[in-house]
Amino acid sequence: MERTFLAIKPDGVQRALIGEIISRLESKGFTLVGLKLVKVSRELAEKHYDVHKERPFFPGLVDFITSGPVVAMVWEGDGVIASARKIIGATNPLNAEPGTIRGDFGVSVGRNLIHGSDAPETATREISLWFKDEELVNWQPTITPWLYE
Ligand code: IDP
Repeated sequence: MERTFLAIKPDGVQRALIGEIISRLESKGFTLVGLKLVKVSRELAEKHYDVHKERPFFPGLVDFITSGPVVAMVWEGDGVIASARKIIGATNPLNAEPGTIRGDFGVSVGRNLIHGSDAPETATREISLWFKDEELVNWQPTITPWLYE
């Protein structure tokens, strides 16, 4: 089964959207295997967004991600990496389709509520950056036969 790293950013937490966001992924049929509320250090934020370190928005992005609690999660399921990205929607919420998280709740690229890994290699990297092995729970929900043939 594939796994992805998702994080509800400080704006999603402050706007009381934690339940709403988790609910969308749960209802889809994905399984939560890791969950914690994190006060993100600058070191972790800079590592997480390392690929953007030369971009003009990088300092503001690091300030923002470290500004308040973040809900760090690992989700599991067939095709979860690409599917979660669809559920999240386009990076700029103004371009995100209605029905996506960013499309329904966001208006600004710098306040787009949630992060999701964009490929298998980044998912592996981000999961190990944010979670220790023992923080991840291997379990199978009883509804699995109703989700997969
Ligand atoms: P993604 O989160 O949809 O994968 P990326 O291009 O990887 O998008 O950008 C990472 C994050 O950096 C975005 O989610 C957004 O918070 C922030 N970001 C990207 N582009 C801009 C920008 O032009 N201005 C401000 N923040 C940006």
